[in-house]
Amino acid sequence: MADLWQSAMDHAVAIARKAGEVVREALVDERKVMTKSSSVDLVTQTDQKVEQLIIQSVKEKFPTHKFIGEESVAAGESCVLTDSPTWIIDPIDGTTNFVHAFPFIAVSIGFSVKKQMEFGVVYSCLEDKMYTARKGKGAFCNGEPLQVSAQQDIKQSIIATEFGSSRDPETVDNIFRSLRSILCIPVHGVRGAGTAAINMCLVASGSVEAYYEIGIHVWDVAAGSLIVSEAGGVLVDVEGGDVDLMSRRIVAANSRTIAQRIVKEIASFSPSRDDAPPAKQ
Ligand code: LIP
Repeated sequence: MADLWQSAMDHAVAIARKAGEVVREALVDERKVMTKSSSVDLVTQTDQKVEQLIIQSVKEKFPTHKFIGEESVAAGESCVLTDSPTWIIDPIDGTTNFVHAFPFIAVSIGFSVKKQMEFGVVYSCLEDKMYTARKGKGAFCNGEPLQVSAQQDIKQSIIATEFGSSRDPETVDNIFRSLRSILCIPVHGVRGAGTAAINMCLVASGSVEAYYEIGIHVWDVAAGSLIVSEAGGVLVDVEGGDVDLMSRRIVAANSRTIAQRIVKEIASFSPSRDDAPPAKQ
């Protein structure tokens, strides 16, 4: 089985690179923007085209595998993780960046078997950085090994986060409460690339000590979660327990010490889970 997953990972790297080319080409065209859950939750035809490109190409090689894809779920497909080999795809992580040509955009492909991530591929397509990780085999960027930062003092740290796509005032208040507490620790700085996948790769690379967010989706973080843990980092829930990729809450950090310190400052809340059954009409 091990070799089969290696060939799946090789395929993921090749298709992520191809998808990245499509994204780069689309950046020079006018982008037709549509909205999903809110007026700031954006999608373009390129998101949909790239997701179909990835799914079709994987289906040809691995016809029995299952998929959880951001745009397929938006179109009504279920978002339930089973024990089956499952590809978890975000065709464009950083769609708002893509719409505005803000230069951090990723193709994110995670692969799970028995609900455990087997490999993760994040292609930061404008930087041409291919981040990869395979369970038990380390994390890499363009083939170079990745290692999280050794910093254990939160006051000497940079923390990444995002504002997400909810503009519900209560949610925004919670986001600002967390941000205020973390800034006032004080930390050296707070940053956000506009894509969860790249933020997690920045943790894995040692460029930031941690990333946290409430409101992300499983496709934003599936691949990145393995890249962080294989680079020596840890993943916890925003209340400090085990991370649950369907819960839409995550803290990814270089160490348990930094993760738990951030947890202490987060104003936690619980968005509706990715695998929640659809609300009855
Ligand atoms: C986005 C994330 C971003 C987060 C948004 C959204 P999309 O993904 O990567 O960091 O703040 O809530 O989930 O929609 O660009 O794939």
